Amino acid sequence: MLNQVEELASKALDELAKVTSVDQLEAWRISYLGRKGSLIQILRSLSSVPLEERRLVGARANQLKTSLEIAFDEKKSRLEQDLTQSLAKETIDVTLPGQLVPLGRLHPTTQIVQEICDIFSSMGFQIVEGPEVEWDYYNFEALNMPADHPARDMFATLWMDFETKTGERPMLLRTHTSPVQIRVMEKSAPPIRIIAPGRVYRYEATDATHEWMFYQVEGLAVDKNISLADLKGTLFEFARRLFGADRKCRFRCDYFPFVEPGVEVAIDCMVCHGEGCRLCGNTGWIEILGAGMVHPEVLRRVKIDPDVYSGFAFGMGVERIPILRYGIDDIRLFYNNDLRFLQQF
Ligand code: FA5
Repeated sequence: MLNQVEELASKALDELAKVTSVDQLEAWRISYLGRKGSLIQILRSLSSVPLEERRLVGARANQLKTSLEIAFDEKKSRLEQDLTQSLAKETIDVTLPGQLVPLGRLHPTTQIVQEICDIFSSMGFQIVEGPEVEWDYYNFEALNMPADHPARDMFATLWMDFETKTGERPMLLRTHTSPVQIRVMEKSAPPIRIIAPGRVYRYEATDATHEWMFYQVEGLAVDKNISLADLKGTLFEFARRLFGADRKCRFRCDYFPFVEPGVEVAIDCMVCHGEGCRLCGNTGWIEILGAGMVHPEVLRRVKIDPDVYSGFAFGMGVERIPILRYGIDDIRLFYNNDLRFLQQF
């Protein structure tokens, strides 16, 4: 019988060690120390045991009862202490200052693209997009620049590895947003009034005003009786709304194979106010866009009759606008991802 008491002692202590909650502890107490518990059963059955053994077993059982009661009390106070501590951890002190959640913001280029889109939308232009990986056909050929045309040199091109069976590489990263003009005119009949924002890529050395990846916004209007005066009026109004009424705009002749006549539009440099500085290359002006009347050949290729319809198109460099507006002296700051710069917008 003494063995039975020892077995009970080790079983009870093993189980107590595994108890992790107040409920489990109560179940343990009922099972070992309760009125119908294992230990009481042993004490009750002592009457049938010979006197000598009864003394021995009785003393050991009483000793076990006391030590189980002590172990129970200790476990109980430890569990209560754990509970109080975990409750204390969960308590919220509403008087503590809140944690600042860092707020993101739109990249300055995205902000300007949205602003440009808003201005042209209010003039009735629709916003469309085109692919950045483009076919030679849309980037050059359909824009009046057949293979080997010297004007292709104006656009230092990044070609894709993809080769046709005859060894040609007709895919490229678009060098301007002008291919979107062709894609739109192929699909829709005049009247057309669209702008197309997006990234463009050029294989050229970077400097304060040139990046190898930058944004352009293309504009195209095709209808009956569209003239150069409509182009000038639209671009003047745009510059006035974006830069304020006192900004100066300069129109000069320029050459692009897909327009005739072609113009280049520049705005007076905001950093030096026309005096000449590093940003404007000492000219006092910063060119922001190329434009012109859509070439009759381009219209013919997309099956729009140039004797009935005419149109104007323009393509502007987006980054040059915040450069002018905020007097930023280097375009490369836009894509260095330095938060000290980006967080200022
Ligand atoms: C063109 O890309 C023509 N597609 C524009 C055009 C459209 C002309 C429709 C006529 C009709 P250009 O290469 O000049 O033109 O680029 C247009 C504008 O993009 C420039 O005025 C300039 O603001 C910007 N730009 C050109 N190269 C860079 C560069 N490397 N980094 C940043 N901006 C640039």
